[in-house]
Amino acid sequence: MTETFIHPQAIVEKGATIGPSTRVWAFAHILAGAVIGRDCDICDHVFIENQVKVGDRVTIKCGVQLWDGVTLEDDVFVGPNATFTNDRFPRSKHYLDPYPQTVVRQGASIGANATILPGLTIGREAMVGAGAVVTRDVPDRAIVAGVPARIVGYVGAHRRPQVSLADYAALGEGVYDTGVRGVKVYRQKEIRDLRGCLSVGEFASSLPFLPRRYYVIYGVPSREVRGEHAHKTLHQFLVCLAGQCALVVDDGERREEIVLCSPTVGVYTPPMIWGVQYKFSPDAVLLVLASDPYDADDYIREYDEFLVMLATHRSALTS
Ligand code: T46
Repeated sequence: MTETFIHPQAIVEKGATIGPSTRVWAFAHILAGAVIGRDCDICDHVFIENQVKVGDRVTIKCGVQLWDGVTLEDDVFVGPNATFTNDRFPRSKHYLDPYPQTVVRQGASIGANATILPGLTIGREAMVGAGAVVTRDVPDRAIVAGVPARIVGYVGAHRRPQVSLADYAALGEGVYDTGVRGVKVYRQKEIRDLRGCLSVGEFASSLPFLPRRYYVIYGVPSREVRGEHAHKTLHQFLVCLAGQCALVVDDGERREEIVLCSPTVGVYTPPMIWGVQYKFSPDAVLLVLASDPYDADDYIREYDEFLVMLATHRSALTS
């Protein structure tokens, strides 16, 4: 079907742009300046103001209002009664010019009854839980929930069940592949006796590179997320010496979450792996061994740029 469907009980003001195959259902009201793409579903009782852009294949469920300054990119889902806002300090008869821009990036979903504060960006393919109150930008592919919303996971980052402390002990000393390119889990040698425990790794023979730097991350409030970047050339080895934290490692195609909770276990990350560290316990101490001195230019901080660089890297390898 390529025709636009406007239910006879909907109001679409003259001048509004509605793409082909889009369906506007009963009691929806769309103002003149709104631009809506193709193959969208605008369900009952949706209200869309003038300075609103909606991409293609977007679903907006019943009872949602899109105020001036809201942009929904392609393939976004907005659940019933989700609430957008465009003024942090609203007063009757006071109008902002311009309104803060709220952007929901391609493929993201907003759960029923969630509230999005003004001027935020909800990242590509992110997932906002039902009833969450989003007060900060949401990174690409992050799953957020709660009030205020916190990151509780990453879309597609399947947790490796065998990486709990107990299971590592069961696996025994050795190097284990993950599903993510080049990322390996090292279960190091451990010596236990009446005086306590000692764990050891020897560079070159049992660790994958010779470190030229170390740094330690600790005192991280559990709601905080660190990393969110890749390195162009740096090799790293991460060991959680106390407490626990979770790593998300991502090679652009596959993503895994690894829980680090033992000083006997380290994770090796080669260059060009997107990394996130989060879910820190209050007592977590994360030691990182790095192959090179600190270089701010070695960081790739945008996931889109990371994917482009990976594609270039791959085509250079195959040509
Ligand atoms: C990584 C994850 C696991 C330095 O001056 N020297 C250093 O060696 C490092 C690592 C950081 N810094 C400065 C740079 C920033 O101003 O410390 C500040 C915080 O660093 P950043 O925001 O990069 O911290 P994280 O936790 O996001 O990332 C760090 C490492 O930078 C990164 O390489 O893979 O830990």
